[in-house]
Amino acid sequence: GLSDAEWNHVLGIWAKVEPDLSAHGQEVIVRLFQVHPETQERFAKFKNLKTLDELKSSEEVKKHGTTVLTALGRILKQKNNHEPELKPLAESHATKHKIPVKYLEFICDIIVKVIAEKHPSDFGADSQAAMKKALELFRNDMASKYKEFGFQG
Ligand code: BLA
Repeated sequence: GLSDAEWNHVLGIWAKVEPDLSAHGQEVIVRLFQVHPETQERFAKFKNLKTLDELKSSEEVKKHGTTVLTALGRILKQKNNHEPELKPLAESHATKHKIPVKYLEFICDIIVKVIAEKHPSDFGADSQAAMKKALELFRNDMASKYKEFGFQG
Protein backbone atom coordinates (compact mmCIF):
# COMPACT_ATOMS: atom_id res chain seq x y z
CA GLY A 1 0.00 0.00 0.00
CA LEU A 2 0.85 3.69 0.12
CA SER A 3 1.89 5.63 3.23
CA ASP A 4 -0.19 8.58 4.44
CA ALA A 5 2.45 10.89 2.96
CA GLU A 6 2.14 9.17 -0.41
CA TRP A 7 -1.66 9.43 -0.41
CA ASN A 8 -1.30 13.10 0.47
CA HIS A 9 0.86 13.55 -2.62
CA VAL A 10 -1.65 11.70 -4.79
CA LEU A 11 -4.68 13.62 -3.56
CA GLY A 12 -2.76 16.91 -3.53
CA ILE A 13 -1.93 16.73 -7.21
CA TRP A 14 -5.42 15.42 -8.00
CA ALA A 15 -6.84 18.57 -6.47
CA LYS A 16 -4.86 20.51 -9.10
CA VAL A 17 -6.18 18.30 -11.89
CA GLU A 18 -9.85 18.50 -10.90
CA PRO A 19 -10.64 22.14 -11.77
CA ASP A 20 -9.79 21.33 -15.38
CA LEU A 21 -10.62 17.64 -15.47
CA SER A 22 -12.06 17.56 -18.96
CA ALA A 23 -9.02 19.20 -20.58
CA HIS A 24 -6.80 16.65 -18.86
CA GLY A 25 -9.10 13.81 -19.87
CA GLN A 26 -9.25 14.94 -23.47
CA GLU A 27 -5.47 15.18 -23.69
CA VAL A 28 -5.10 11.70 -22.16
CA ILE A 29 -7.48 10.05 -24.65
CA VAL A 30 -6.08 11.86 -27.70
CA ARG A 31 -2.54 10.89 -26.62
CA LEU A 32 -3.57 7.28 -25.94
CA PHE A 33 -4.99 6.94 -29.47
CA GLN A 34 -1.97 8.63 -31.05
CA VAL A 35 0.68 6.59 -29.23
CA HIS A 36 -1.25 3.28 -29.21
CA PRO A 37 -3.65 3.34 -32.18
CA GLU A 38 -4.85 -0.19 -31.40
CA THR A 39 -6.61 1.22 -28.33
CA GLN A 40 -8.85 3.43 -30.48
CA GLU A 41 -10.17 0.34 -32.26
CA ARG A 42 -11.81 -0.75 -28.99
CA PHE A 43 -14.27 2.13 -29.33
CA ALA A 44 -17.02 1.64 -31.87
CA LYS A 45 -18.00 5.28 -31.36
CA PHE A 46 -14.55 6.63 -32.28
CA LYS A 47 -14.01 4.64 -35.47
CA ASN A 48 -14.95 7.66 -37.60
CA LEU A 49 -12.25 9.91 -36.13
CA LYS A 50 -9.24 9.64 -38.40
CA THR A 51 -7.09 12.72 -37.98
CA LEU A 52 -5.51 14.40 -34.99
CA ASP A 53 -7.70 17.43 -35.66
CA GLU A 54 -10.84 15.30 -35.58
CA LEU A 55 -9.76 13.70 -32.30
CA LYS A 56 -8.96 17.04 -30.73
CA SER A 57 -12.22 18.67 -31.74
CA SER A 58 -14.47 15.72 -30.82
CA GLU A 59 -16.87 16.47 -27.99
CA GLU A 60 -17.34 12.71 -27.52
CA VAL A 61 -13.61 12.22 -26.91
CA LYS A 62 -13.68 15.00 -24.37
CA LYS A 63 -16.70 13.45 -22.71
CA HIS A 64 -15.04 10.05 -22.50
CA GLY A 65 -11.88 11.63 -21.06
CA THR A 66 -14.01 13.27 -18.38
CA THR A 67 -15.73 9.96 -17.61
CA VAL A 68 -12.36 8.22 -17.24
CA LEU A 69 -10.77 10.79 -14.95
CA THR A 70 -13.94 11.22 -12.88
CA ALA A 71 -13.99 7.46 -12.23
CA LEU A 72 -10.27 7.40 -11.51
CA GLY A 73 -10.55 10.33 -9.09
CA ARG A 74 -13.30 8.56 -7.16
CA ILE A 75 -11.13 5.48 -6.89
CA LEU A 76 -8.01 7.38 -5.78
CA LYS A 77 -9.98 9.20 -3.09
CA GLN A 78 -10.86 5.85 -1.50
CA LYS A 79 -7.14 5.36 -0.84
CA ASN A 80 -7.23 1.71 -1.78
CA ASN A 81 -10.57 0.97 -0.08
CA HIS A 82 -11.93 1.09 -3.59
CA GLU A 83 -13.70 -2.25 -3.92
CA PRO A 84 -17.21 -0.78 -4.42
CA GLU A 85 -15.95 1.59 -7.14
CA LEU A 86 -13.59 -0.89 -8.75
CA LYS A 87 -15.82 -3.92 -9.01
CA PRO A 88 -18.39 -2.64 -11.55
CA LEU A 89 -15.58 -1.08 -13.58
CA ALA A 90 -13.63 -4.35 -13.63
CA GLU A 91 -16.80 -6.19 -14.59
CA SER A 92 -17.61 -3.97 -17.58
CA HIS A 93 -14.00 -3.93 -18.70
CA ALA A 94 -13.62 -7.71 -18.35
CA THR A 95 -16.91 -8.86 -19.82
CA LYS A 96 -18.06 -6.08 -22.14
CA HIS A 97 -15.19 -3.87 -23.32
CA LYS A 98 -12.52 -6.61 -22.90
CA ILE A 99 -9.66 -4.22 -22.25
CA PRO A 100 -6.27 -5.93 -21.72
CA VAL A 101 -4.30 -4.98 -18.59
CA LYS A 102 -1.57 -3.82 -20.98
CA TYR A 103 -3.90 -1.06 -22.19
CA LEU A 104 -4.54 0.00 -18.60
CA GLU A 105 -0.78 0.32 -18.25
CA PHE A 106 -0.65 2.46 -21.41
CA ILE A 107 -3.29 4.87 -20.17
CA CYS A 108 -1.83 5.09 -16.66
CA ASP A 109 1.59 6.00 -18.07
CA ILE A 110 -0.02 8.68 -20.21
CA ILE A 111 -2.00 10.07 -17.28
CA VAL A 112 1.25 10.61 -15.36
CA LYS A 113 2.87 12.28 -18.38
CA VAL A 114 -0.06 14.60 -19.04
CA ILE A 115 -0.21 15.69 -15.39
CA ALA A 116 3.55 16.27 -15.41
CA GLU A 117 3.29 18.47 -18.50
CA LYS A 118 0.39 20.50 -17.20
CA HIS A 119 1.67 20.90 -13.64
CA PRO A 120 5.45 21.00 -13.84
CA SER A 121 5.92 22.87 -10.57
CA ASP A 122 3.36 20.89 -8.52
CA PHE A 123 4.23 17.37 -9.58
CA GLY A 124 7.74 16.69 -8.34
CA ALA A 125 9.58 13.40 -8.10
CA ASP A 126 7.93 12.32 -4.84
CA SER A 127 4.43 13.11 -6.12
CA GLN A 128 5.08 11.34 -9.40
CA ALA A 129 6.40 8.28 -7.59
CA ALA A 130 3.35 8.25 -5.31
CA MET A 131 0.94 8.60 -8.24
CA LYS A 132 2.67 5.80 -10.14
CA LYS A 133 2.34 3.59 -7.08
CA ALA A 134 -1.37 4.39 -6.68
CA LEU A 135 -2.02 3.65 -10.36
CA GLU A 136 -0.12 0.40 -10.07
CA LEU A 137 -2.37 -0.63 -7.17
CA PHE A 138 -5.41 0.28 -9.25
CA ARG A 139 -4.16 -1.81 -12.18
CA ASN A 140 -3.22 -4.79 -10.04
CA ASP A 141 -6.65 -4.82 -8.43
CA MET A 142 -8.33 -4.50 -11.83
CA ALA A 143 -6.23 -7.44 -13.05
CA SER A 144 -7.20 -9.67 -10.13
CA LYS A 145 -10.88 -8.73 -10.48
CA TYR A 146 -10.66 -9.46 -14.21
CA LYS A 147 -9.72 -13.03 -13.31
CA GLU A 148 -12.74 -13.33 -11.01
CA PHE A 149 -14.86 -12.36 -14.02
CA GLY A 150 -13.10 -14.99 -16.14
CA PHE A 151 -11.02 -12.59 -18.25
CA GLN A 152 -7.29 -13.25 -18.28
CA GLY A 153 -6.63 -9.65 -19.29
C1 BLA B 1 -16.10 2.94 -20.63
N1 BLA B 1 -14.42 3.49 -18.87
C2 BLA B 1 -15.70 3.41 -19.34
C3 BLA B 1 -16.61 3.89 -18.34
C4 BLA B 1 -15.84 4.24 -17.25
C5 BLA B 1 -14.47 3.99 -17.59
C6 BLA B 1 -16.32 4.80 -15.92
C7 BLA B 1 -18.13 3.96 -18.48
C8 BLA B 1 -18.79 2.92 -17.59
C9 BLA B 1 -18.41 1.49 -17.94
O1 BLA B 1 -18.55 1.09 -19.12
O2 BLA B 1 -17.95 0.77 -17.03
C10 BLA B 1 -13.38 4.22 -16.70
N2 BLA B 1 -11.59 4.07 -18.37
C11 BLA B 1 -12.03 4.20 -17.08
C12 BLA B 1 -10.88 4.36 -16.22
C13 BLA B 1 -9.77 4.30 -17.06
C14 BLA B 1 -10.24 4.14 -18.40
C15 BLA B 1 -10.94 4.56 -14.74
O3 BLA B 1 -9.51 4.11 -19.41
C16 BLA B 1 -8.33 4.43 -16.79
C17 BLA B 1 -7.80 4.86 -15.69
N3 BLA B 1 -11.04 1.43 -20.76
C18 BLA B 1 -9.78 1.41 -20.25
C19 BLA B 1 -8.86 1.45 -21.32
C20 BLA B 1 -9.60 1.45 -22.50
C21 BLA B 1 -10.99 1.44 -22.12
C22 BLA B 1 -7.37 1.46 -21.13
O4 BLA B 1 -9.51 1.35 -19.04
C23 BLA B 1 -9.18 1.45 -23.91
C24 BLA B 1 -8.00 1.06 -24.34
C25 BLA B 1 -12.08 1.40 -22.99
N4 BLA B 1 -13.91 2.22 -21.51
C26 BLA B 1 -13.44 1.67 -22.67
C27 BLA B 1 -14.55 1.49 -23.58
C28 BLA B 1 -15.70 1.94 -22.92
C29 BLA B 1 -15.26 2.39 -21.62
C30 BLA B 1 -14.45 0.90 -24.97
C31 BLA B 1 -17.12 2.04 -23.46
C32 BLA B 1 -17.22 3.39 -24.14
C33 BLA B 1 -18.57 3.68 -24.72
O5 BLA B 1 -18.91 3.09 -25.73
O6 BLA B 1 -19.27 4.55 -24.16
